[in-house]
Amino acid sequence: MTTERTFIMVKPDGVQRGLVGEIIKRFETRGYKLVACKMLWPGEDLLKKHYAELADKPFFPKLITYMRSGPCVPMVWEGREAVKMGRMMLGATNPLQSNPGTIRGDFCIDVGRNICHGSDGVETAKREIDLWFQPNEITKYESHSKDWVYE
Ligand code: DAT
Ligand code: MG
Repeated sequence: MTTERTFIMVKPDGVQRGLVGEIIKRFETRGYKLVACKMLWPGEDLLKKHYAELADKPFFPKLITYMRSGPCVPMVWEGREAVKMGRMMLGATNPLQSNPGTIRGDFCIDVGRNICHGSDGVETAKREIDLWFQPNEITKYESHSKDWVYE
């Protein structure tokens, strides 16, 4: 039971479809703490680094084109088991396999339009946070709800 940080990002389709607030709301109401958030239109270099481990996949060029198609909203969320719970809240990579109640299971259909990203492990989260944020963009503060969320 550790306090972790995870990297969650609303992808261009999530932004265009007006789902930024909905995605933020789910993490906020669950009890996670938002410590960094911005909007940016990512370039090819950043996206190729972000998805480096998928470079050999046949869908890689389409993935980069999709991710470059508009602004994204990268965020850092903090809290107990944030990485694992973030993945659970997002749902399966392919929305057709995402359970209803998850973000992907409630708001999308195609794997190539799956509206949000979430880190798949603690080390990945660290790498992704460093890639998308400068250290001074990550805030440190105590949530007033802390003792009402955690025992
Ligand atoms: P996740 O985003 O759940 O971590 P991933 O890291 O395996 O999944 O893949 C990154 C993104 O690439 C995923 O969100 C959508 C796309 N993708 C993955 N598998 C795909 C496939 N078989 N066909 C098309 N796009 C795919
Ligand atoms: Mg992934």
